[in-house]
Amino acid sequence: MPTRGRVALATLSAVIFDVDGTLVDSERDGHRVAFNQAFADFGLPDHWGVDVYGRLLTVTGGRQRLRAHLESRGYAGEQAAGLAIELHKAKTRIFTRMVHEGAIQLRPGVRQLVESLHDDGVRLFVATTGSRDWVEPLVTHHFGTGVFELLVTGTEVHALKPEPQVYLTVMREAGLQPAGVVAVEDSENGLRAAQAAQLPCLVVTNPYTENDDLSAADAVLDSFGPTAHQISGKPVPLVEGAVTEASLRALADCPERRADHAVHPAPAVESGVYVGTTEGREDCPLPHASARSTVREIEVGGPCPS
Ligand code: XBP
Ligand code: MG
Repeated sequence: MPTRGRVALATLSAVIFDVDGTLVDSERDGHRVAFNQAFADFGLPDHWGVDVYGRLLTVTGGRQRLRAHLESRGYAGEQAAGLAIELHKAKTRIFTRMVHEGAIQLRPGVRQLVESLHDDGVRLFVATTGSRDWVEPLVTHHFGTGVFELLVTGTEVHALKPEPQVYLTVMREAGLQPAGVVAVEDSENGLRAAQAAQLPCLVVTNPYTENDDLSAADAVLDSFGPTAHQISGKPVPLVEGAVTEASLRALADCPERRADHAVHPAPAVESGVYVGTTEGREDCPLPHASARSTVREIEVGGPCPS
């Protein structure tokens, strides 16, 4: 039974952000352009239009996306795999150059949210399918090196989203339990990855993901602000139309979610990257201590996000 009134402590100690489509609207005018440039540089006739690329996004990982496309064009498995590797290297160089040139901008409202979370001592992380070669310069370009504590990218994991490995790796490396942590994503694949890691998830859609099945999300919004609208999920407070720390805190852990985790502990991942535990979840534990962690009290009055 949910407990009503000011009776429980909820924390927001950490936020884990996806990158593509979430921190930056990078797919249509970023990665797609770089893939097409790579095709042209290799003398290939392939060109991904805006709608075609949207359909290809169901395959996560640029190299995997290329391989699936090449196989659909009749390339044999080995040949498709080899060409995908070379094309992806070229595409990564092109996209990294775009990052350094400042061509990949933050989504509106992201800078304010990230900087205020950082100022308030919330630990910040990145969990992305994208490659480290461009993710690191992108994050550094926009935020310097002192805002995000750890970036885990598609380069470090073998099971890409919707598998949870990238999230579980962040949590293992940072010493996080799901309590007090919120994931921020833009897509169904990202949502599934976060939830498989037992994390509550805010989804902020973009034109490529607005028709995804996001019914399992804790909350869905159409932007970070300043004119964000909630589409579904647990109502989250907005300040002057923008997502703030309070919005994320409203999705942070609650007693029902922890009870659910106790029954369904976080899954073990192949190769022993992370083994879930229910230890300490019964009594609203604080996440791993950190010099910059903060604890805030919130109202716990309604049902928790399912
Ligand atoms: C992003 C991806 C990536 C990018 C391209 O998914 O799937 O593959 O499209 O980057 P998410 P790379 O936002 O769910 O992490 O070419 O470096 O893979
Ligand atoms: Mg994404």
